[in-house]
Amino acid sequence: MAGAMLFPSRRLRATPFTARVSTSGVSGYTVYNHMLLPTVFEDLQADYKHLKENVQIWDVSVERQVQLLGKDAHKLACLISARDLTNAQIGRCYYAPICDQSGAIINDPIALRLAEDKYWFSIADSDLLLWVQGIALGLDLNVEVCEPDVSPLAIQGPLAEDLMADVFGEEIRNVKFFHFKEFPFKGRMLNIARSGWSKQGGFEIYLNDTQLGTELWDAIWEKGKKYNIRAGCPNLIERIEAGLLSYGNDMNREDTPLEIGLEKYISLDSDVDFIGKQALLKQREDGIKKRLMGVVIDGSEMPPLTMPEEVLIGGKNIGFVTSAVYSPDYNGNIGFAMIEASNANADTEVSVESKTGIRKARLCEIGDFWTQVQSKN
Ligand code: THG
Repeated sequence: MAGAMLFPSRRLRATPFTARVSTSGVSGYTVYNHMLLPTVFEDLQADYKHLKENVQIWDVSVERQVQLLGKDAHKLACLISARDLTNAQIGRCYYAPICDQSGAIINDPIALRLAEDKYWFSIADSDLLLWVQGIALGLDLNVEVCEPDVSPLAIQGPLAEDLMADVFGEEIRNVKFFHFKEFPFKGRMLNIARSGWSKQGGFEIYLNDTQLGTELWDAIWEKGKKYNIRAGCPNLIERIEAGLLSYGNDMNREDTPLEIGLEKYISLDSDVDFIGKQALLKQREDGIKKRLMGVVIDGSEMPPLTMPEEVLIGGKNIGFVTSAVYSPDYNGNIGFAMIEASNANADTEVSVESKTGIRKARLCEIGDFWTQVQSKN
């Protein structure tokens, strides 16, 4: 693939912000929900350093919304979500893994409750719309399920709040983490949440009119100049440090929430009966056979890895690396690895088979990188 380009077509959807992204120094894209997602601007490390000190504007339109609207919207939301949404509040966001009947994770969206009868599931990279429409149809529910014209634009970084206050007013500062509120822009009301796929703080603006994409981008860019704003994107280094898992990379349909450490976001002990609950209860009872761990790999700058790299103990395969990168602030190579349960313990010494040969490595808990990075600074 090296050096080859992505051939454009209607199947590879542009976003309301593509016109601006393409002239803002983007140097790499991936495809996510059949849409373009920037992955690199200057280079991974420069983007990372800038994100941690300033503010960036991210086109995350690929986080498409699956909208549930109607009398049975709440019922359907509770049925598909492994997190208990029975008491979901209007104006709140919930990280809500979605499983199939076998407990396998099919998406890990953020659920937003917009009204008594209206939800958005802000999805990761899989066709959740088809699953939800199929369930609504099969159960003859009174609900309309669609993908509305809604495209999130994230403003991330330590200066995000000041910039957002300049654009949308001081009131934005009162929006709490994982809450959202409507703010006016050019005569429309936009939902803005304090959320985003980084630990640097920030907001996500749910633009609800493709036609306004360029105007919204430009309004933020103009006020952002004094904060040294740059175009950016979810950053591989920062998100691994933060322990944020990527659907399709660190988990997919071969895994359950119990195996990837998402048990705190699912509700096995509540009364709600969601799809996959019985299978997950059984797995909890029987015990998991593999578990996603953090991994710290020896060596200085790691060359780009070709995932999945094998993880070995004494020459025997015990799992594979799902994502890994060199972190400048951690001053080491960090990543995630799916490891057979019997060996999935923090501080276990392992080796990783990389393109540059076998390297020593050590397992740790996923949440630990962040504490370790913080304590180094
Ligand atoms: N924003 C929006 N939609 C999304 C993502 C996003 N859809 C796909 C993907 N990202 C979903 N995955 C996650 C994973 C973690 C978080 C957000 C989206 C996250 N987690 C918090 C944390 O780990 O600190 C806490 C979550 C909680 O307390 O409920 O932010 O980024 N719109």
